[in-house]
Amino acid sequence: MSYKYLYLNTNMPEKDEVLKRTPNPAAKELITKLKKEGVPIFLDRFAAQQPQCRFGLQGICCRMCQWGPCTISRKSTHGVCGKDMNLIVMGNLLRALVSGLAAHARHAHEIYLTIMAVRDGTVNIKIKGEDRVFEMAGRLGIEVENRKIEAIAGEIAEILLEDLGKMKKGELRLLEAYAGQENKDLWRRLDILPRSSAYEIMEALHMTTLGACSDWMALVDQELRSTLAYCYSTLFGTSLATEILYGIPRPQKTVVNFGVLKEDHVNILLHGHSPVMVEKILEKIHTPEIQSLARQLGAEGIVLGGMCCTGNELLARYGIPTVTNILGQELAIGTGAVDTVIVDMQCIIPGMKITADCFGTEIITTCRSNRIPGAVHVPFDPEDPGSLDDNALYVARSAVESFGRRKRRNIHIPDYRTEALTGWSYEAILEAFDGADRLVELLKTGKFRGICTIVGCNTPKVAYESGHVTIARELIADGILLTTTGCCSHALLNAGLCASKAAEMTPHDTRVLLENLGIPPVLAVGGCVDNARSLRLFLTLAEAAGLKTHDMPFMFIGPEPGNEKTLGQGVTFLVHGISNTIGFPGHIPQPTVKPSSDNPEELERCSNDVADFFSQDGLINRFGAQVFTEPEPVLAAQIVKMHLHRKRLELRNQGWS
Ligand code: MSK
Repeated sequence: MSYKYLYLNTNMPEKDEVLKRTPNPAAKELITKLKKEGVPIFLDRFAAQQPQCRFGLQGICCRMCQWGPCTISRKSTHGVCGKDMNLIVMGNLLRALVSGLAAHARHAHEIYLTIMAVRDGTVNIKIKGEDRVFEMAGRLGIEVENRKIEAIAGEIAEILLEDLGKMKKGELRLLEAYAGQENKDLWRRLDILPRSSAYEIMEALHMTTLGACSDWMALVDQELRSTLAYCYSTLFGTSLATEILYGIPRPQKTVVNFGVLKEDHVNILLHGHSPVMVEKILEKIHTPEIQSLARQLGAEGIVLGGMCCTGNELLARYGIPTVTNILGQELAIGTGAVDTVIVDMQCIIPGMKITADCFGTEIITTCRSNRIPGAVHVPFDPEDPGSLDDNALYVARSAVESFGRRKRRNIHIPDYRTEALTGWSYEAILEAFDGADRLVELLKTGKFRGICTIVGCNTPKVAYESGHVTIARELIADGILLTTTGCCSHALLNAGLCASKAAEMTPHDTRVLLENLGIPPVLAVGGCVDNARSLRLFLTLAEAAGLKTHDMPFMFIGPEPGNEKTLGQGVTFLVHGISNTIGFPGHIPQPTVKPSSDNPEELERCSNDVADFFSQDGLINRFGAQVFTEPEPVLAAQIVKMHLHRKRLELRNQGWS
C-alpha cells in the first residue's frame, strides 16, 4: 500500500510496499526482523506522520516570524506580513540552502583548523597529501621553496579559513583559483560572487527575516551567491583540505554491504562526515594492544564498517567496507551484531539511539555539535587537540570492550557482500581513462553517451534505495558513465554497480572499453563534499573539449533528497551550467500549486514563478541549465537520456556521433 499524494504526482510507500520494492535484499531481511521484534524504525515513524502537511510539502508554509505560521491558499494569498507565494517559497529554499551550507562549513572549519594544528605542532598527524599541498600552493600563489610541508599546508588552511569567515568585501580565493575565467566573468556580471560562507549565511538569514527583503528575485540572487560559497568555500575547500591531511584516494578493490559484519568479531561502525578523529581511532585500533584486547574478550578480530560519508571517506582511502547509508543506520544496528557506533557529525538520526538501546549497542560521540543523550562523549577539538591520541585510544578501547557486553540474542547478519572498486578521486578518474582528452574522445565517439553524477541522501518517501538503483541501472544500460557520492553511492555499491563486473550491464562497445580498462560503470568518488571531484571532472572535460559546460552531455541527478545539504549540491551544478534531474520530494523547486480557478477552496497542481525560474528561462538564460523534476525513477532516467541525447544532437556539426 502507498500513501497517495496526487497533487505531487506521486505515491509514498508504506512498509509492506518498501519490502516489495527495495532492491536491497539485506535491508528487506532486516526490516522484516525488526518488524517481528517490535523495534520501531523510520518506516513506522513515517507511517505515524501520514498524511504529511500539504503546505509544508509544497513549500508554501512560512514560519519565519512569530506572527505565523502562514500558509498560502485561495482564501489567503498572502501571509500576515504581506508575503506572497513567491517570497515564501523562495525564502524557504534560501533558508534550506544556507542550513546545508552551515553544515558543510562546520565540517570545513574542523578540517582547516586541524591543518593549522598540524602546522603548529599541537596535533600528532602526519600530512599525507603532499601532491595536493603543492598543487594548491601553485594555484594560490604560495611560496614553497625551502619551506616545510606543514608550513605551506598551514598557509593554505589560513586562506581557506578566510574564505569561510571573511566579513569584508573581497572574493573567495579558492573560487579565484579553481573556477574558469568565463564562469567568473559571468558570476561577476550577475553580481553573485560571494564574500565568504559565514557572510552569505548571515545575509540570507537577514534577508528572510520579518520585514527585510520583499523581492523574491533578490532572494534568488542570494541563493546563487550562497551556492558559490557552498561550492568553493565548503565543497572544494573541505575535499581538497582533507586530501592534504590524508592523501588523494586511489582505486582499490573491496567488499561492501551488511554482510561484512561478523558475529564472532567486534563490529565497529564509523558514522558521520569528518574523518579527523576517526583516522586517529583507526590508528589505535590497529595497534597490538587493541587487537589483543579484542582477542582477550573472545573475539576473532575487529571488523570496521562505514556509514554515511565518514564511511565513504574511509572506503575511498583505505577500502574499509561501507555497510549502509542514512536510512540503513537503524537496520545495521538491528542485526544485533554491532558493538559500537562511533559518530562524528551530521546525518546521525536520533532514531539510531532508540535502536541501539534495544540491542545494547554503545554509541560514542566525538563532535561537540552532535550530542546524543546516553552516549559516551569524547570530543575532538582542533583548537585544543593535545589529547587527540589519548582520546582516540580511549575510544578504541571502549569500542572493543562493548563486545564483552553484547546481547547475544537475536543476531542476524544478512549474508550479502558485494564487490566494489572504489577510490575514484578526480586524479584517479583521469588517470584511469588516460587523461581528459581521451575521455572526451570516448564521449565524442559515443562510447559513453554522457557522464552524470548521481548523488544525495535516501528518503522514506521512496522505497528504500529503489530510486537510486533503478535510475543508475537504466543509465548504465544506455552507455552513460556515472559518478556517485553520499548515501546514493552506498545504494549503488550494495547493488554491485560499482564493481568492474557491472560493465556487463552496459552496451557492447562501452562494455568492451570498460572491461579492457577494468573500470566499473559507476565510480564512487567519496562523501558529500567530494561532489567537488565530480564537478572538477566536468569542468576539466568541457575545457578539454573546447566547449562550454552547458553544451556537454552532462547531468546532475538527485533522486532522493533528504538533508538540506543536498539542495546546495544541485544548485552548485546548475550555476556551472549542468542541468539537474531531481526526484521527489525536496526543497529544490518543483511544480507547486496555485488556488484552483474552479473551486477556490482547492489547490491545483501547476507551477509558480519560482518553479518556473528554476525549471525554465530564469536559469537557462543565466547558466544554460535547468531543473527537471520526476519522482518515478524509470521516467527520471528517460529525462536524463533525452537531455544527453539533445546535447549530443546539438554537437553533431562538431564531429560528435
Ligand atoms: S551522508 S547529507 S544523508 S548523502 Fe553525507 Fe547521506 Fe545526505 Fe547525509
